[in-house]
Formats: sequence, structure tokens, C-alpha cells
Amino acid sequence: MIKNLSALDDGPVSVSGWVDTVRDQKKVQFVVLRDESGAVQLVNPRTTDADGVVVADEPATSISGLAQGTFVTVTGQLKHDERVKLGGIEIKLSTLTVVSAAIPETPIAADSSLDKRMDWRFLDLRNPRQNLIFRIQTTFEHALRTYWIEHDFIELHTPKLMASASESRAELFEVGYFDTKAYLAQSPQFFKQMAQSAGFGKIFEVGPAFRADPSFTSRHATEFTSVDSEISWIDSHDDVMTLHEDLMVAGFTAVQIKHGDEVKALFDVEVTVPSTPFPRIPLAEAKEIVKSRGYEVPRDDDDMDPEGERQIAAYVAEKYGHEFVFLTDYASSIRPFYHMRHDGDASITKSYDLIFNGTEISTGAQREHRIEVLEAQAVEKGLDPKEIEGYLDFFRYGVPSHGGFGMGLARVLMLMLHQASIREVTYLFRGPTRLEP
Ligand code: AMO
Repeated sequence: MIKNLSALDDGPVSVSGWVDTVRDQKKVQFVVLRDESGAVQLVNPRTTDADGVVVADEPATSISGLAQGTFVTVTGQLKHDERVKLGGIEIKLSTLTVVSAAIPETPIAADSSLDKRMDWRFLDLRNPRQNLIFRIQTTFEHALRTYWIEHDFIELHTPKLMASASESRAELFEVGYFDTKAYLAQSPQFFKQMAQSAGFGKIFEVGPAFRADPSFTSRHATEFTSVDSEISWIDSHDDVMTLHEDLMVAGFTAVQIKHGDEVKALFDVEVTVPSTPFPRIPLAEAKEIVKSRGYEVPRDDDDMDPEGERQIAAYVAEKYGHEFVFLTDYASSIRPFYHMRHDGDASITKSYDLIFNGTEISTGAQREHRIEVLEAQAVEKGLDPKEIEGYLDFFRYGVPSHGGFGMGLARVLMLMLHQASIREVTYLFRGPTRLEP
């Protein structure tokens, strides 16, 4: 790999990569060679005759015609020279072999629109910044998984084809299923709760979720990776928040240790491991706080709108120096039927949203496990209990108190790396007008 070259002593080397640029000068040729780890400069002094005229020679002739993106293998002499801007090393070429030629007209450039870059995602992903994003994703997921396994969680793979909705009916993809129809899972919600009734106690799943959401915001996709966890024997949603923050600390610690320097170099972003506990602010109080800062969440809005989320994040950053905040106790009117409501005040739920750098990344809650209450809440939300009969059965045979959360993986990465859209951090984005590549 190119990034490993600088650790080698001067001497013969062999390396492969994509041709990035060719500078064809009279007496010397410079080629910048890239791979996913970095770039290196190749030099090829040209052979000239007594009058300074270039004599046709190899590899000079073939170098002149190399198109950007051509994949080559070269051999040569590595030399450390601090005057070389690109990493302080260069390779004096001995041989150059074209492994796979590229068409000369590259369809995208550094300033291409995001949409155009997504059309040509495999070329876009060659950029070391993009490559790093998916290394970070791997490290983050691995750290979460390690935490779960060390704490005795069971990993589940729940079905993505379902007979009913798993969240609201509004964002449901319907698919033909033999002589009937099925729905794509909007979340593993029902099945992770089923696991609690099955005695699995502590579970997690990292898998696809589908939402027929027609919006074109920077944080919505029609298919996204959902990070889910669910635990039994809890006292309240506070226990879920504690698990959630421990997981974030595990993930951010691993990313900081493994990629902190690269993130600083390529994104100019500091990866900070959050301190625990994260600030926890009831939603009603958060609304008062943002109001005192001059922003009033629209009156008829039981939720916190995106501007409100940004405002409360700014307050938390100033007051606690924290990038995360749990907003708790959302109104029952805007939460799903399965969220438990507070004893003594049924208008608010034992739920939370986790806000990171001003945007929601997660929703969690204690679940209602008392069947009569659960059924009544479902009816109140306009659901027909017969349609969710199978789900309701989980609560008819003895089920522990439990709760959990769902978190959008791409949102975490987008906000961690200060990217403008989840499209940048999703390997292949799916949206209302994008089904390819
Ligand atoms: P919710 O619907 O809030 O809760 O989703 C949880 C998290 O998933 C992410 N997310 C999305 N990411 C990209 N595109 C979308 N269209 C999209 N929709 C949601 C967000 C969000 O915070 N079952 C509950 C969770 C639970 O209570 O366990 C649920 O799905 O980051």
C-alpha cells in the first residue's frame, strides 16, 4: 500500500495504484500514483539526445498517454527527499506495467455535484476521504459489537419481510408476495420485543430498515442501516440511556484511537470521546431553554423541530461542553403506542431522542409491557388489535419490563465527520429518486 512506503528505506520497491496526474515535461515526467491509502510521486527522467530532443523510449512514451484512473504496477528506486511535497518521498521509475487501462474521459471531477458523484459512486469512493469513512464505520460497528458480546448480548437477524407495519402505516413499502402482499420492515421493533418475551434478555441487531419516506432532506433515506438494542428487567428509560451512552463511548473511543489522526488530516475534525453521563433534559424544559435563547418551537408542535434541536445542542455545548444530549419524556401524542407512559402523567412517555451535534440520531424508550394498557394505547392510536394480534400475544404469557433504542448508523457518521448529508456516508444511498447503482 502506498501509505506504507514512507516507512521503507531508500532502495528498490514495487507498488500498484491508479494514475492520478501526469506532468509531461521536456526532461522529466512526473506521475502521481494513488491507491485508497494515499498518493506518491513517480519520476521518470527522459532520455534526450545531444540536442536535448527526447528520444523515444519506454516507459516514457506510454506514460505520456496514460489516462487518469488507469491501474498500473511500477518498479523503481524509492528515495526520501524532504523537498518532495507529497509525503517527502518519490520513486524513480524502472518499469511501468498497465494492468487495466481507463477510458480517458473521467465522468466525475472533484467539483462534481453530489448527485453526479453518486451516479459514479465506484469512482467517487476511490478518494481516500471516502475510503476512510467506511473504515471508520467498520471500526465503530466492531466496537459496538465487542461491547455487546462482552456484556453477554445475543445478536439477532430479524426478518425484513413482514405481514404488517412495524412503525406507522404512513411510511410503509408494500411488496407483492406470491398471491398476497408483504411489507418491508421499518424497524426490528416487534421482533426485538419478542426476544424479551422469549427470555433472550439482552439483544442487538445491525441491519437494514426501510421507510417509504418521500422527503429529500439530508438525513433521510428510504433504506438505512439501523443499530438496535433491547434489554430486559429495566426500571425506566434511564437504564436504556445508560446502555446507549456506554455504547457511544465504546464506538467513539475505538474510532479516536484508530482513526483520530487521519480524521483530523482529511476532514479537519477532532473525534472526541464523550464523557458520561450525557446531559438528560426533559423535552418541556428543553423548549423553555431554547425559548429563553430567542427561538420558540412552533406552538402546535409537540416535537422538537430541527432548528430547536440545533438550539438545544448549542446550549448543551456551551453549558456542558458536550456534543450529545438526551431529550426525554416526549408527548404521548407523537410517540408510538408501544412507548410506556409516565405513572401519574399519561401525556408524556418514558422515551428519549439522542441528539448529536444538533441532529437526532436515535429514539429509545421503555416499552409498555402490560397487555391491557398496551392494547388500549394501540386502539387510541387508531390501530386494529386484530392486525397486530401476533405482537400482542408476546405480552400475554409473562414478559419482563424492557426497553431499547434504534439508531441510524449513517446519521452518526455524518455528524461525527461534519458531513452535510447521509448520502456522503452511505455506501449506496437509496432515496425517492435513487435506486441505482
Ligand atoms: P425511529 O423511527 O425514530 O425509531 O428511528 C430510529 C432512528 O433511525 C434513524 N432513521 C432514519 N435514518 C435515515 N433515514 C430515515 N428515513 C430514517 N428514519 C429513522 C434515525 C432515528 O433516530 N423502533 C424505533 C426505535 C426504538 O424505539 O427502539 C424507531 O424506529 O437516526
